Amino acid sequence: MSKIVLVTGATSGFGKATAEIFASNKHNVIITGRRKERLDELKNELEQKYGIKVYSLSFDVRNREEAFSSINSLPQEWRAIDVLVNNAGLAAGRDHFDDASMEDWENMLDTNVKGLLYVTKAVLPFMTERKKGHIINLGSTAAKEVYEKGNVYCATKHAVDALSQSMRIDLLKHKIKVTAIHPGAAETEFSMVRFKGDKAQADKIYEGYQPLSAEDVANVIYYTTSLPEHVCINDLVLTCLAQANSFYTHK
Ligand code: NDP
Ligand code: 8X3
Repeated sequence: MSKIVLVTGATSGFGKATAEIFASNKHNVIITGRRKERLDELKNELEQKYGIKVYSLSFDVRNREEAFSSINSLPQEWRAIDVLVNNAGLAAGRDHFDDASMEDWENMLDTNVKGLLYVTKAVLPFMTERKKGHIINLGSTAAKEVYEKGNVYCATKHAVDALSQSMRIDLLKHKIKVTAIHPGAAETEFSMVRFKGDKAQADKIYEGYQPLSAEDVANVIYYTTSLPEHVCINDLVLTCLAQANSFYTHK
């Protein structure tokens, strides 16, 4: 049966690939992000290629009012959201704690933690009233281990891990599944954002091994939604073959 899937951060990387895999499996998708032109382009592409419906909402997850008013502006027929993929997020900078920028810290906390909370809280009433839903939160291997110069990024992902566990307990009474997905290094726009457009620094992260792709992660996200009603993957770590954990990559 066709589902309605809301993906945050669908203008790039995992979010874009996730919107595509759901669309290719004949599900209707709500795509969100700040870059409206990319959303418009993706909407046209997915509708034409797969014959499904796409609804696009452009907003900044850091802005609580915008997040709520955007989600509450959804027409009635789009409110029966079956799957929410909380993917929008970023790392900003990679510096020792004493050198790191407070603006970067606030940006990561506001996006990765508060943004995820706003979107979830706005979507939840649509799920609780139907006693049905699946929330998928993008953590990271950085949610499991803290690495040098990872300080606040790792803290935001540890928060996503803790919140996923907590949502799972509190939302069970509404029959809502909560899955946390923790990818290791994946080549998307992530490192370009982290290193503020420094391509040489970004490329270096993926040198000497084959990292995950956005499609690899999207396939796993999709898989977790394809299981029988009574089965839930709670927590899943995935890395490329060359990576064992946050600290060890065999190059
Ligand atoms: P990308 O940079 O390719 O994509 C990030 C997406 O998040 C974009 O669509 C961007 O859209 C959106 N986004 C960022 N900030 C905001 C905001 N304030 N409001 C709304 N949307 C926002 O990165 P990835 O696809 O790699 O990352 C996706 C998630 O996966 C993140 O949470 C990241 O932390 C996590 N992750 C990434 C890994 C990696 O190695 N790539 C590994 C593990 C986890 P726009 O700019 O248009 O708003
Ligand atoms: C992204 C992977 O290793 O940069 O979450 O933290 S890492």
